[in-house]
Amino acid sequence: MNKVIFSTMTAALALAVAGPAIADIQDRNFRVSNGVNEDHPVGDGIEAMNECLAEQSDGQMELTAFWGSALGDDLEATQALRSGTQEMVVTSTSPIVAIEPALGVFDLPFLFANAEEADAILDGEFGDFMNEKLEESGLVNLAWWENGFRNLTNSQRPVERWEDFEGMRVRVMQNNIFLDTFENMGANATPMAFGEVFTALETGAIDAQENPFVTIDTSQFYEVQDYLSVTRHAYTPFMLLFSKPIWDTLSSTEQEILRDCAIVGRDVQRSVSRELSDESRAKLEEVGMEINELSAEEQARMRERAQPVYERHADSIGQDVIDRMMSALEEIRSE
Ligand code: TK8
Repeated sequence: MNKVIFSTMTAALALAVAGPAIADIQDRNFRVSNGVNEDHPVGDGIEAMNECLAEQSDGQMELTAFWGSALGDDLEATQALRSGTQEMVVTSTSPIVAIEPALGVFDLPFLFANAEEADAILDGEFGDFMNEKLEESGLVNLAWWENGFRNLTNSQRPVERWEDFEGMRVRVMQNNIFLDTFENMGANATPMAFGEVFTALETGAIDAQENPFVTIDTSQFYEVQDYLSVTRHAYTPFMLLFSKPIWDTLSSTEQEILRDCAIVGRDVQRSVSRELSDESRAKLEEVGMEINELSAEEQARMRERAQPVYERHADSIGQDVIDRMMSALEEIRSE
């Protein structure tokens, strides 16, 4: 055999063998943005995910987190993922309804009764069904993380009955279901990005906002809010989204490592979130917030009051999506 051809063949063979191994895992640094601060349990989740990535990629894969909407608000950041100019975001589902209307199902008031129900829905078939839809919109959801059950804070008065919402200027997340939920209670609802909320509360442009204990704590809303009503009116999950255009350039090994480590991060994130929730509540009380629970009777009245919201948004969310959610919940509740 001709020497030149032989050595070319050997070189090609060597490349074919070594090639995939070298390309399998590369030096990667993924930017992940979100609206909360680093001391939120999302910080613990990212840290746990980073440890997992370092271990599984031999120190080659890493996340760099940006806090407090530093890379733009949730919707902007998510659009950057779709266009392939940013890798990752941890975002609530609610602002992303603008991209995937089916996500609006999580905004329906009083949908989940407790965290166990939320976990079972999100980590089960329903969560997968939603992830498929997201992928069609250029978003790979690596895992469902937790923000928590949302409660109302305001600067005016304790909200004990839905009538207490009357005329209150409440900031809501940017979608029509949230807007309708609060207008329906008699409030004056204003959609606003999360990064603008603190200042709007501080200047008195709005009276109220709603978020879980931990977020109220770590975003220091207690500095500008006096009353907290334990309404638990929604559990809008966090998604750990990855840019589909960038995802498609990764090797399958890298993709697998990311998926595995997102789950490792999820478990840490959720457990810290649940531990911290009680601590945050105690701290909010300590620093002077007046906290009130709703009576069982009032909870039932609010629920009933909120019912028309389900019907009014069935078309935009998709009746099939709502039905699928309801039958999955029914199944969980009958277990
Ligand atoms: C953080 C947001 C926030 C959400 C909101 O990026 O907008 O009120 O609850 O925590 O996703």
